[in-house]
Amino acid sequence: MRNAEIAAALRELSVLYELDGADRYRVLAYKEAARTAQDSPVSLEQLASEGRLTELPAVGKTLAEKIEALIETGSIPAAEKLKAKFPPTLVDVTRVPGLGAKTARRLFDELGVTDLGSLGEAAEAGRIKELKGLGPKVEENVLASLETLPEPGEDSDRRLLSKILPIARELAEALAAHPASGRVEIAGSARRWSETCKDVDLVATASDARALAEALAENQLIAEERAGGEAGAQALTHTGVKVDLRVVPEKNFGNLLQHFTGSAGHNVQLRERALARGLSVSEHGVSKLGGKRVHRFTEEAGVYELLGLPYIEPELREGRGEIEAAEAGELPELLRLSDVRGDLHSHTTLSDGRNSVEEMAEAARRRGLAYLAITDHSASHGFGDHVTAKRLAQRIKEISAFNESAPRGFRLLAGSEVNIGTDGSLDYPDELLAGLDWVIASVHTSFAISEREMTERVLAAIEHPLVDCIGHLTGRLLLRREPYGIDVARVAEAAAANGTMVEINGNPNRRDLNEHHAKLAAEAGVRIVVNTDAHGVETLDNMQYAVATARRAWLSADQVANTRAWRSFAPLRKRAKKS
Ligand code: DGT
Ligand code: CA
Ligand code: ZN
Repeated sequence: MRNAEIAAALRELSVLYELDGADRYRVLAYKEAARTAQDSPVSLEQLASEGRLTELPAVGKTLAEKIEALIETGSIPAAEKLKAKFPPTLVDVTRVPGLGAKTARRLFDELGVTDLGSLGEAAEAGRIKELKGLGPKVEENVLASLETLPEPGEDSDRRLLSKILPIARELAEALAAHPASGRVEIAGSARRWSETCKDVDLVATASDARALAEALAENQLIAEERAGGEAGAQALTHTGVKVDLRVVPEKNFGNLLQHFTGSAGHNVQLRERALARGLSVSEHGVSKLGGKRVHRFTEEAGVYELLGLPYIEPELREGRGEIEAAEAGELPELLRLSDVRGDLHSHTTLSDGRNSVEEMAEAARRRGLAYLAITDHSASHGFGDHVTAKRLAQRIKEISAFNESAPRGFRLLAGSEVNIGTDGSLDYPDELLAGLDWVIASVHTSFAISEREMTERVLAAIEHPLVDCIGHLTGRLLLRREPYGIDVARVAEAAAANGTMVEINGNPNRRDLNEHHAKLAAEAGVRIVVNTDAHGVETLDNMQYAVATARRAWLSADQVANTRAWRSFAPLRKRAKKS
C-alpha cells in the first residue's frame, strides 16, 4: 500500500470523525497524521513491517494500530463503523467550498443530503436557504461551487511546486553523486517554477545510463520502477509522484534540457520560428530541413543562438510573447532572490505563528534581509489568536525596544495584517494604525459575496490612508479553493492611483497575486512587494516562490518595491507620504 493511499484513508477518517462531532483535537490529529503520511519520504508499509510507525511525527500508538490494520486488511475498523452511520459520499459534501463538516452534517440530518447529487437537488429546490443560520448566500454559493467543482480525478494528480521541488532536488542530488552520472538537471514545469506540477522531470548525462536508471530505482524516495534502460527511467515515489529521468550523451545535453524544460507552448512556437528559417528543432538537435547536418549543443543557449535569439529564462518559457520579446531585444532583466532586501508579511506566536519576534528577526537576518515586518492578524480574522488593540499597542513598544539594540543593518517593522470587514472597514482604530510602521489589509472572512461587493470592499481598504499594502488579493488556495470573484483590473487601477502597494504572497499554497495579475498590476503602475507570509522561521523560505511568481510575471528588480534598502523603501509607503 502506497503512502498516498494511507494518507487518503486517514484524511477520510478525520472527516468522518468531524461529521460524527468528535472533538477538534482528535480531528486535527488525524489530519496531521494524513499529512505526515503524504509527505513521508519512506514507505509506511516498510516502517509498519518493522514496527517503527511511531517514529513518525504525529503518529502515536493508536494511530499506528489503525495504520497497521489498514495495511493488513485494507480498511480501518473505526472508519467502517462511521461509514455505517453516514454514507461515505457525505465526505464529498464537506469539500464544497464554504460548507465544511458541521454544515454537511446538518444537511444530512435535516434535509437528507447524502452526496453531491442530492446536495444540488436540495439547493435547486431552495431548501438550503430555509435552514436556520444558512440562508440564500450559502445556497447560491453551493450552486456556483457545484458548477465549478473539478470532476473527480480531474487535475487530482497535480501537486504544489513545494511538494515537487524537494523531491526533484533530493533525487537530482543523489543522481549527481552517483559515479556513473555526468550532468544532472531538473527540467519540466518545476524548472519553470510553475504553481503546480504533474511530475518530476530530470535530465542527465551518464557514463553508464543503465547504472543511473538503477540508482534512481534504488533511491529511498522511490516505491516502484515502471521502466528503465539506456534512455532513462520512469518511477513512482512513495508519495505517488511520477518521476521521469532522461539520459542523453553530453554532446546534445543542451538540446534535451531545452526540450524537456518546455513548456509545450514555448516549444511549439520555437519550432514554428525554426521552420520559417528552414530549420527543424527536436530534443536530438537542430537540423536544416532536408539536410544531413545536425547541430547538437551541450548548452541550451546554443539552440536559441542558432535561431537568432538570446537565452530565455525558464520562467518566461510559457509561449506568452517571450520569443517576440527576445527577438526584439526586449526581455526583462528578471528579479532575483538576492535582490530582495526586506520581507513585509510575517506572523509570530502572538497570532497564529510558531516563533517569537526574536526568532523571526534572527532567521530573517541570517537570510540576508535588512528589514522584516511583523504583521500578526488583527482582531476578527476568524481563526482565533486575536491580537487586541491593547496588545498591539504594547507590541509597538516591544519592537521599538528591539530596534534600539538590533544588530547593525537590520530592523523590525511594527505592523499588522488587518482584516477587511464585509463593508470595507478595518478592525483597529485609526490612531492605533497610525502608530504602526506598516499595515497590510486582507480579506479572511465572508468570501461568498458578489464580485461587485468584494471589489468595493477591497477598494475601500485601498483608499484608506493607513493601509500600505493589500495581502493575498484573490484569496485562492491552489488545488483547494478557487479565488473569490474580484475585479483585479479595477483594484490595480485604484491601488496605483492611491499609492497602495499589492503583495505577491509567496506561500506556495497561495502565490497570490498570481503571475498574470502581478504583470497586469505592475503594468498599471502598482508597486509590487514580494512577501513570505511566514508563520515560522522555515517559511521565511517562501520568498523563493514569491520571487518565482514575480519572474513569471516578467518583473524586474526595480518594479518590486522591497528590493530597496529601508531608507529608500520607507518613503514609498503611503503613510510616509500622507504625513
Ligand atoms: P507538467 O508536467 O504538466 O507540470 O508540465 P511540464 O511542462 O513539465 O510537461 P511534461 O512533463 O508533460 O513534459 C515536459 C516537457 O516536455 C514539456 O514542458 C515540453 C516537452 N513536451 C512534452 N510534450 C510535448 C509536446 O507534445 N510537444 C512539444 N513540443 N513538447 C512537448
Ligand atoms: Ca512535468
Ligand atoms: Zn492573510
